[in-house]
Parts: sequence; structure tokens; C-alpha cells
Amino acid sequence: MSCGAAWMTVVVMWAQNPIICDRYTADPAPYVHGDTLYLFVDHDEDVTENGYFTMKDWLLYSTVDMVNWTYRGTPLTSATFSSWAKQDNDCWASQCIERNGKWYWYVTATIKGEAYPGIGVAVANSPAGPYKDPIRKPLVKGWFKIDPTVMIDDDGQAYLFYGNNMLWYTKLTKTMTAITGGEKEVTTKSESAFGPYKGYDDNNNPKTNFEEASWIYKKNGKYYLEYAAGGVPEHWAYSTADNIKGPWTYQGKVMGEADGSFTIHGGSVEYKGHHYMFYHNGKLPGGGGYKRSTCVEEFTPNEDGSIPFISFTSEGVAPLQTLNPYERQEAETINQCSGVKCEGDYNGCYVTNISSGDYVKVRNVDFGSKGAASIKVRVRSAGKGTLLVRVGSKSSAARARVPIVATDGEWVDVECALAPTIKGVCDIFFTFSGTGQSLFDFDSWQFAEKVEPADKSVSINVNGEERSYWLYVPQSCKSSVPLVVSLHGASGHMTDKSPMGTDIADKEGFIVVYPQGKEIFFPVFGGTVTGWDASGEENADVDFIRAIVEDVATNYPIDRNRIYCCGFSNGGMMTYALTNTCNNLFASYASISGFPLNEFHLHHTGVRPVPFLHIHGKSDDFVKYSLMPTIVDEMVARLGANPVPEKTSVAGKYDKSVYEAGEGSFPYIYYEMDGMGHLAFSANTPEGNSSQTMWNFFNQYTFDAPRDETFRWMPRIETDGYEPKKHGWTVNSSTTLLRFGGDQNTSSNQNVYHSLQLTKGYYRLCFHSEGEAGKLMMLKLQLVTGKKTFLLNKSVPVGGDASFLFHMNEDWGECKLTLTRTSTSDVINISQLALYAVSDEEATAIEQPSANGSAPAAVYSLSGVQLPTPQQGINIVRDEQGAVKKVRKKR
Ligand code: FUB
Repeated sequence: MSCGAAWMTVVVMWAQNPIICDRYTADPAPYVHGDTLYLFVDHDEDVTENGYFTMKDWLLYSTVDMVNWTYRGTPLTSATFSSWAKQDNDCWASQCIERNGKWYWYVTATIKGEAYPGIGVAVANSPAGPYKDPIRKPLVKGWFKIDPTVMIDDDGQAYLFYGNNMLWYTKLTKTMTAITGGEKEVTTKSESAFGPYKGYDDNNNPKTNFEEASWIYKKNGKYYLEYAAGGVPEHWAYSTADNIKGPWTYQGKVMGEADGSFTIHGGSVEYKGHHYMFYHNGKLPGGGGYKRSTCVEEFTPNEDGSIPFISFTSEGVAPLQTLNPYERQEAETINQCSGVKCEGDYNGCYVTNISSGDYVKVRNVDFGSKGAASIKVRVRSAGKGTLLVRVGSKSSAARARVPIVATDGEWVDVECALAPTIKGVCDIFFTFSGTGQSLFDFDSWQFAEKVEPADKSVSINVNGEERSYWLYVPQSCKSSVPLVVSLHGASGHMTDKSPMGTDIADKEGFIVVYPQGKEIFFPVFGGTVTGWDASGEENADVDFIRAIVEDVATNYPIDRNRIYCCGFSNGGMMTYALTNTCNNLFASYASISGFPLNEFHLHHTGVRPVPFLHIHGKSDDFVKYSLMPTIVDEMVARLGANPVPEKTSVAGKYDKSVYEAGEGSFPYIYYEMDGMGHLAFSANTPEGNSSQTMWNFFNQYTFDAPRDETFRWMPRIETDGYEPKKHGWTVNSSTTLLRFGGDQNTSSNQNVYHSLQLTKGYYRLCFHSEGEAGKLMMLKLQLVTGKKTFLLNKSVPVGGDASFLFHMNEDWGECKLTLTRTSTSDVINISQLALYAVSDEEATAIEQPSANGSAPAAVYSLSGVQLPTPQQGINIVRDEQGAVKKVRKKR
């Protein structure tokens, strides 16, 4: 593919080695984890002190394509090991490995107050740290004990090898932070094990070929030990063994002597089906034996597993994949650079020390066939400068000149149009101009794709059926564009472009689609009109809506975290239904003049809590406003929201109720519109436009917002200001303490009634009661549909917390919950009523109570009676976090 302008076809062969250009990096230790190759390296300082290795810290880089390397910070310095290591120098070779989610970085340092080295270990929860030295002492120490290399064998046993001229290994405990079984020495003075002697000392003793930099791994049942050999200048060689204890067999030379460096420390690794050999040389400008730089070559192992001789190249390796410019990319993801430095830590890194004439090159960037229209860069600056975007070479014509002005030390985004656009796969150069040192800091960049505007009907085939939708893509759309699905009401049409107005899409820069409903039978109309099958179950309309989103996503750069759904009337009913069937698609929902009624009443909320906005006219007698309180009750309980709303009113316009989000959940916002009938639009919302109100609501939510997806029903009957009797509850009536549910569909309620709906699975019902000790209550949870079985039917002592596990056997059912007292004069207060879904594993787990020695928060018998301590046999235990388990106490 070309890179935009036709005259840009010059092919330049770039030197890729060394691969890290902003500083000198030595002793590379690659490690593959998931999709990423991490490169742990040592750091030769720019200024060499006393003509010897000057090394104060250890660095981390990573890549996913082998050509662009991201600086991930300087996670370790000698200060990390301040309790035992000499400070401010001697941060020598290292290797890092992950085990059970923790990262163990083994390093060489000099023992404080001594001249000999030791090997320490730092531990972190992520590769970039923060790291801590948990044992505050070296694992091993003594002359020649340098250059640790680590592996975990198939049986889980971890080994550490290390040494210079001499070689040792030791087992590591499972914690990876202690050695076990003592140190074992490997005899290096053996030609069959480590190759021909490099000569003899003055006493005529042979000098081993093994020098240092051991690199251990296992492949196809064989142990490989790569190492620097031959004394200085070193070359790279390897030996193999069938047993970790040896004997080792010398296999030969793998690489020659490194260019410009008397050491060559490296190691091979397999990544994404390719084999790479890392090493260092002295080839970066100004480099040498104490200013080394990491390089990499690809190789193909021989069929018998042996490693071929690998030649050094300056071209390095080919890219494994392209880089997506339409996603935010770190400025410190670099192929080649000059002049700049990278700084930062696990909290974030950036490019700094930028002067006029410096550049950063990013390789193999895929702009696609539509091309990029603009770029956004994140920068901070104390002065002024320009960031220029070029393609193919650092001296090509600039496609964008991004002006950078002083930002008071704040990070800001600056956008700039590209001319001409950039298309296809290219190398990108960011060059910098301005006067003075350190023009600005550069954090990230992201290009925006050219988005073609559209205002047209689109046909798609869904499960063999031709369906259509109206696509509206405003001129104002950028990349990563939000998408709104807007559903018309019964007998409506996609060309209504309702209820989300295109004016708001224009203004806010999002795509909106208007699906066309099919002719379906509506009891309320007594016939068929266009509309939606809003049953809350999987159906052709749900497939259609999913297919539309996919269709738009194939043609436009939509942000999958920002897809929203709204609807009018029957479209609003469908929106409620989609909270159940499409709750893995939309980030938030809005309905205007529509709620679940008649046959659409059931299954109207999914397990996943969702942000929801509802707008309803007080004069709507079609989808009856008078029934809305019940809908609100249902939504609020399912969201675990505060049932007492925060209300704001503007006379003649609206009453707005905000039901604040429950823990791990989202709010329900309800607008009651003065004087509005059954309409798709209102100009009386605070924004003066109901489309804008919906958009402002949507725009607060992304799909990846953290949420607790446990099904819940939390009516919060005791909340101050909440009157349960007004919300479908029977309270203190005769012997009934509390009753909820069990109402029926009638012609007047349009099938909107208070109902507790459950699907198959385990649940936990909890509440707290206060009253006269020794009294009993009866708890009943009964299905009022299907076989009308009792899910719970228990006598419960008054006082304290109660928690009951039960199983719902039917696929779906409506329930009635009743708590009765023995006598009408019993005064009992019920609070903290909640019903949660419980996973099968949690519900059926059988284990020792308080296995960790801590007392459970509450213990109950199988019949739900609270016990002072676990009794022999099966107990129900609720821990401090509220999790419930069945546990067996042995004798
Ligand atoms: O980087 C300091 C030392 O140089 C390493 O520990 C050795 O392996 C050699 O590369």
C-alpha cells in the first residue's frame, strides 16, 4: 500500500539495531508474557565514571511488534536494595520472571562495604512495578556471584543460575524469595561441558571457556544454557543438558564478538512463533564497552533444536504486526529516535528533553484505506514549539504542524488537521522545532480517521431476512466515534429520525442509526403496525439491533465503549427490554414515553446494572403516566438505588428525580414533564431539547465503567423518607409484617404491577429484624406463577441478621414475599432487606469453617437459625464480606 501521496514511494532501508536509542541499555533479559515481550535491561550511564561500568538503575521496555519499543520506566535502582547493596552504582545484570501474578526481578549488586557482589530479588504486582525488596538481604553473595538467570521447571521447581568463570545454581522456594537446598557448583573447567579452554594461567591451570551472563531455559524436555564465552572480548555460546543438574554438553558458538563492546550479554526467546536472540553492542553513537546498547536478531532453530550461528545485522528484525494510529499510542513507543529521552514510571511515561532537530520514528503504522484526517497530541510545555508529523523520512514534507504553547505544566491535548491525509502502512516521524532546550514534553498521540458523512437508508440481511435502518453520520464525527441506536414508536418509521435528533448528533459528533421496525401485532391497536418485539427475550429484533451495530462498526471507527440506546413509546419499551437482552452492548439507555407494559412487562431488566434515563409526559394517558411509579420502583430496586429521590422541579416544565446509584450500580433518572402527552420530544427539559438531555446523560457513561454484575433486588424498605405502603408493600396489617408481589395483570394496570421476578439459580435473601427476643416470624417466598411452589417457608427467630439460601428451579417466575408475626401486637422492625444471586460454586461449596482461623461473621443452621458457633455437620456461614457458603464442621 502506498503512504498517501503517490510521489512518496522511495524505499529506505533503516538500521534497526540497536533497538533502544534514547539511552544506553546493556545485558538484555527478554520475557514473554501474554501478547507482550518485556525487555528488562541494565543501564549504562551517559557519563562513564572512573573508566569502568557506571550503572545506577535497571530499566523496562516492552513491545508487541518487535520494532516499536515502549519505555515502561526505571522500576529499580540501587536504592530499591538500600538495606544491603552499595548505592548509586554496580546495578549489573538481571532477569525478571512472573509467577502467579507476581513479578520477581533478580539483580546483581555489590554488597555494601564489601568489594564482592550478591544477588537480590525485588517483587511487584506488575512488570513495571512498583517493586520492593521483601527480604532486605541478598539471596546469595560472594566473589563471582553475578548475572542471575532464572527458570521454573515443568514440576514447578524454580532454579537460579549465576556466576562469572565459576557457575552455581540453587533451587528457589515457591515464594521465589529464598533459596532452598543450598548452592551447587557446576564445574566449568570441562571442555566437553563448556567448550575449549581459553588458555592456561601462570600455574598451568586451564582457563574455562565459560565467562558469564548465563541464560537458562528448557525446550522440548532439554535444558539450554546460553552464556558469554571465550574471555574478553566475549562471544556467545551454549551448552545443553538432559538434567538441570547436568552434565552439560558444549554445543558451540552462537554469535561472534559484539561490535564495539568487549561483553555481549544476551539471551534468546520465542515470541509469537518467532525466535529472537538479544545481545548488546557498542554501536549507538558515542557508545562503547561501557556504553552498550541492546540489539536483536531473528533466527530459525535447526530441526534437532540446535541453535544456528547468528550473524549481526544493522537491519534487525521485521515487524510482527502493524500499529494502529487510531488508538491512543504512547509517545515513548519508539522505533528510532535522536536527542530525546524517555522518563516516568509505572504511573505513566513520556518523551522529554526535546530540542529542535530531534526526532522520534514509529514504524509500520497502518492508516488504512480511508486515511487520517487529523492528529491529537498530548503535551505539556513551559514555552513554545512545533511538533511536525512526517511520513517515510524525517525530512519529508510535513503533513501537520502542531503548534505547542505554554501549558503551565499541565498536560493538554492539541489537535491539528493533516494535509494531505496519510493512508496505508507507513513509518511516521515526529520532528520538533523551536528555540532553546526542552521545548516540551510529549505524552501520547492519536490520529483521527477520515469519517465520510452519511444520511441514507442501509439494507442488511439478518438471519436471511432483509431489514433496513437509516444511517446518519454527521460531518463533525472524528475517530472513536460514539453510536446511538434510536428506536421509533409503534407505527413509526426510520425516516422519522426520532427520538434522538440529528441536530444533536451534528453538534456532539456522534453517529445515530434509526432501525426500521417490522409489522407486528399489537393488542393495544388490535392489529399490525411497525414496531418492536419488546418481550425482553431473544428475538429477531434483538438480532437486528446487534447486526446494525456490527454493520456500522465495519464501516466506521466507532467507540465500542460508547454505544447507547434510546427509544420512543414502543421503542422505549424495546429500550427497557434491551437492558436485558443486549446488556453486553449498550453503555446506557434512555426512554421517552415508553415503559414495559402488557406482554412486554416481563424480563425487563438484566443482571447487569445499567444507567437509565426516563422522560414521561404527565398527560400521557396512552402509555399511562399513572403507572410510572411502579416502573420506577422496579428499576430502583433492581439497581439497588436510593429509593428516596433527589428532586428538582421547574414549574410548568418538569419534575426531575434522581435515584442515586447503589454500590457498584448506576442511577435511574426520571423526568415527569408538565403538560406533555404521548410525545417523542420535549423542549421543556433543562437543556431545552430532550435529545440533548438524553445525550448529556449517555455521555457520562462508558461500557467499561466498573460495576457489580450480581443480580440484586434491594427495596430498602426502611430508608428515611420512603413509604413502603406507597410502593406496593403491605406493612403491619393484621399478622402480616411485610408483603410484596403477587399482584395480577388487569385491564387497568396494563400488566404493570409490582412483581418480584427471578430466573433459575441460587439466591440469598437477607434482612435484619429487631423486636422482642424469643418471638418467631414466618418467612415465605412463594412462586405465584408455574407450580406456585415455596422457595422459602421458614420460622425465623426475631432479632439480628437472617440470611437464607434458596434455589429457584424454574426458568422464570414471579414471586410473593411475606413475613408474618405470631400476634398482631408484636412490634418487629425489618431492615436491610435484600435478595442477591449466588453463584452455584459459592452456594454449594463445602469446606471447613474459618479455615483461615478467623471467625465467620455469622453462622446459621441449614434451616436458617442463627448459631453462636459452627455446629458439627453442615452450617451456613456468612463471612465479613457478606459472602455465603455451606461449610461442614467435622467432629
Ligand atoms: O553489565 C555489567 C556486566 O557486564 C554484566 O553483569 C556482565 O554480564 C557483563 O555484560
